[in-house]
Amino acid sequence: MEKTLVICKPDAVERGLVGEIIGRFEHKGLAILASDLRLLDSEVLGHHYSEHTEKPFFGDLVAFMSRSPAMLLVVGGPEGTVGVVRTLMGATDPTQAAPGTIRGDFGLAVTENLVHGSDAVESALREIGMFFPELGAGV
Ligand code: DAT
Ligand code: MG
Repeated sequence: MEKTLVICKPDAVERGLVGEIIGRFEHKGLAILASDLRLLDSEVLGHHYSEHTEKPFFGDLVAFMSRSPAMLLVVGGPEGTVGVVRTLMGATDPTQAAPGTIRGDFGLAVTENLVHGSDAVESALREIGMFFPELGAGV
């Protein structure tokens, strides 16, 4: 099974969209393998978003992601699941995201874009290991 890490970001939790977002993955046929509602701190977010630490938006991103709890999910399915989840999420900028995608249907702001999904199988393994270490290699 191919697995990926999804984060329903603080805006999604605050707006009551977690059920809607989980439903999209379930209706597609993907499995929810783990979940945890958790307040993320700037230290873990610095690791999670290490590729973005030098970007001008990094401070706003960490402030947003740590302002209230996020719902973390491990989502699994057949080979290609990492890409399927990215397709269901839509483009990073919700104003550019296609209708029918999570960001296209519910977002208007690039920082508050509702969901995170791992961008490759290797990043998914790294992110799942970081956020759900108790699941071990067998996740
Ligand atoms: P994605 O979340 O689609 O993988 P990313 O990894 O390029 O996108 O960026 C991580 C997050 O950072 C993204 O979900 C929202 C924020 N972000 C990206 N580009 C931004 C920008 N130009 N201005 C403000 N926030 C941005
Ligand atoms: Mg990314």
